[in-house]
Amino acid sequence: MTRDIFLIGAPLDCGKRARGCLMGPDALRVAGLMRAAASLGHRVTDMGNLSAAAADVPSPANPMVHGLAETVGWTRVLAETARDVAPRGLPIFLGGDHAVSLGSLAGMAAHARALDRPLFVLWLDAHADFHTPLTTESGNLHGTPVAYAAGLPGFEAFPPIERPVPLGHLCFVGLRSVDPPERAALEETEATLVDMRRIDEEGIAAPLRAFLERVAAADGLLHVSLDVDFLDPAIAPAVGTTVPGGATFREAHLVLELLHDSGLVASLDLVELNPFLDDRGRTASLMVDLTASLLGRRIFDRPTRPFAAGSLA
Ligand code: Z70
Ligand code: MN
Ligand code: MN
Ligand code: MN
Repeated sequence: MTRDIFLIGAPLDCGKRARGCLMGPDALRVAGLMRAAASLGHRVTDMGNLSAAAADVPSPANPMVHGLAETVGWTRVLAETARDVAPRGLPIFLGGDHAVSLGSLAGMAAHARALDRPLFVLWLDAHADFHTPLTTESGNLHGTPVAYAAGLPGFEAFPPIERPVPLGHLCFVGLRSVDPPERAALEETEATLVDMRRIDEEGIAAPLRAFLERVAAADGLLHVSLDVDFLDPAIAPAVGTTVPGGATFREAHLVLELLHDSGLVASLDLVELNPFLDDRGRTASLMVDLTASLLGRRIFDRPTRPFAAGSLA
C-alpha cells in the first residue's frame, strides 16, 4: 500500500534540561528519511520545521516543572498540524524530545474523535512517560505525554484532550525505567505493559500481535511513538537518557515490520534523537531504517505469517 506521508519537523528541546534534540529533524533528513520513504513507493512531502511561540500560562503549581510556557506553545501548534494533516495521510513527527507527543497525541485524539473511531497508542520507550505536571520529580515534561493523552489531572495549562484515550488502549513496549507514581497509576489497570522481562520470556512479537489484534477488532487508529531509548544504547547512543538492556536491532525491526503488516498505523513520532551525542550518525540512520521497516521495507516480498484470520486486512 502506498501512502501520502508528511514529514513534520518539530525542533523542540523544552521537555527536559539537556539540549540537542532540536537538531533531530535535520539529522533524520540528512540520514535519508525522505529518500527511504520515497524508494518504497510512497508520496512524501517534507513540511519543513514548525516553530512555536511560548504561550502565556500561569506559573505551574509544581515549581519543579521546566519549560511549561514553551511546551504549551509547541503543543498547540503540533496539535493543530496533526489535525490538519491526519485526514490527508500519515504524519511523521520528527522530534525534538518526547514533549513533541503532547502535541501529536492531542491532535490525533481530535482526529480520531472527528472520525468517531477509537485511538490506541503504542509507546516504544524505556520509560512510561506517565507522569503529570503534579507528580513529576524531575520537572521534565517529556515524561508526561501519555498521562496527558489519557486525561489525567494537572494539565490545565494545555489544550484539553478532546476524547481521552482509555488506559486499556495503551500499550507500552520496552519498559525498564518506571518511577513510583507512574507505576502506581499503571499497575492494576487495563494498560498493556510489556517490560523487558516480559520481552525476554515471551519474545516481543506475541504481546504486540495480541495488542494489534485488539486495535483491529475495534477498528481503531494507532499512534506509534518511538523514543530512541527504546533501543539498547549499544546500537543507539544518541540519546540523553541511556538505559541499559534495551531492544535489540532485530527486536526493533520486527516490531516495525509487524506494524507495517498490520496496516493500522495512523501517525508516528520519532523522538529523543540527540545528534550531538551520536556516533557518526549511526543512531539517526537506525531510526531511518526502522521507519523504512514500518513503511514496508522487507527482506523478501513473499507472504509472512498472517495475523489471526479476519482480524486484519
Ligand atoms: C523520568 C522523569 C524520561 C524520556 C526520560 C524519565 C522520563 N521518568 N522520558 N526520557 N524520554 O524524569 O520523569
Ligand atoms: Mn520517552
Ligand atoms: Mn525514554
Ligand atoms: Mn528495516
